[in-house]
Amino acid sequence: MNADNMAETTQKTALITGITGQDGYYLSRSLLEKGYVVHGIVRRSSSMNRERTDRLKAEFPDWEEQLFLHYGDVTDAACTIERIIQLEPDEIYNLSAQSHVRVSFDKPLFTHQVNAVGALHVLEGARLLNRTKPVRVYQASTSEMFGGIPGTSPQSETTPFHPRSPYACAKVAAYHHTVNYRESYGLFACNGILFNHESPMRGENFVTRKITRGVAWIKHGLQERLALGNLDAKRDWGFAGDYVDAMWRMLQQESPEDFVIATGETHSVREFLDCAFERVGLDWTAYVDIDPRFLRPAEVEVLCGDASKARSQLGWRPETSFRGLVEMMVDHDLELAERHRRMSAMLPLGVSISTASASSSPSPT
Ligand code: NAP
Ligand code: F7E
Repeated sequence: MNADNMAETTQKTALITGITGQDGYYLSRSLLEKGYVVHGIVRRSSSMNRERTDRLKAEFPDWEEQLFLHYGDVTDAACTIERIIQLEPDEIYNLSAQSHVRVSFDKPLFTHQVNAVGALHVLEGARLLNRTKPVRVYQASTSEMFGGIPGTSPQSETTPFHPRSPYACAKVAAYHHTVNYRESYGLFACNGILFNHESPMRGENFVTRKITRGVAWIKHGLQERLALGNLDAKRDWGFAGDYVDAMWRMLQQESPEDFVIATGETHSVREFLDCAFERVGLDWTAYVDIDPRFLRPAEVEVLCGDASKARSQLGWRPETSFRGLVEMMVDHDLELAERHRRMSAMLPLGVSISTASASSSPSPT
């Protein structure tokens, strides 16, 4: 069934884990526009990590009627299950993750706890709630599960998995738990196998945002050089705003299934650099250094997705081109850099505003 024909008249409730992340922002925005009540799980931290949820509140002046944030952590089984039972959501989107592949090599056990065991906690909560009230679950699976093995491209729902990082191994476990809850308990649970998706809201230590931020900071004289790792890696990069619509469409189907979501185009990091620096009229070869610290113990060389199942069954297709995505991200970062430069100029001598970025990460990301 096509999701376009399935507009609901009653107000639905969604629970989003990972609401403070990139996808959490775009998904919440889309669900709020559809009239959903949105509950989000946020982690307590000593410094505020609410840039994206604050932005959401600014965009929806009446947010207090529709958006509710709750402290929680998916590694806390009792809290996660209790929240699900208490809130009785119609739909749960499990977006929570330690989502950085490079960092997962530094923190393999933690990554497994959040990405695999955390997902299982969400599924358990859903299974218990489902005894008394129907609930649908979206699990944020990933193209990293395929591992980019030569000869497997383009990857579809039937491509075998070959995870090449602790991140991907944990996501494969969560994928199988999701299928198992569907088959064992009849839970409406879907895996969205999403290929890389980016946006101006992307974390600054993923390569796309690291580049677009670098371009803007270099253009405004706030940074001199940009250090990167493997420029030959190829990814199927889409726009996060397009991809969250696919998540929602999956949960509006008559029966639960898994779907690959991708653009079907692949580009190297080098091509991303070409396009991003071109936007500001600079030649990246004059600014980029290759730093082996950014290489990974095992690399996923090429990913390219085949989303024909999503196209035919969900009526989903990406709206944003590769160039359109790169330019959107560069333009956003140029605005931020310009603002940063103006604010810095207003400060007294010797005082500076925080420039927290990928370059200030404790390990190379
Ligand atoms: P992201 O920006 O890194 O956001 C991850 C979210 O998970 C953040 O809100 C984070 O909270 C939260 N989180 C981390 N650990 C948690 C815990 N223990 N309990 C509760 N929440 C926790 O990631 P994203 O790009 O939006 O991706 C969303 C999901 O899709 C992730 O599961 C990711 O692995 C998966 N995915 C992403 C892509 C992609 O290209 N973006 C592709 C395929 C799959 P804090 O803000 O407190 O850190
Ligand atoms: O790396 C190369 C790097 O960290 C992309 C996550 O959302 O998408 C994301 O994972 C490529 C890799 O994303 C740097 O080696 C070169 O080949 O932006 P990334 P990712 O690892 O593909 C998947 C689908 C997810 O599920 C994940 O959650 O770029 N690369 N130089 C670099 N990468 C980084 N981070 N930093 C560099 O300096």
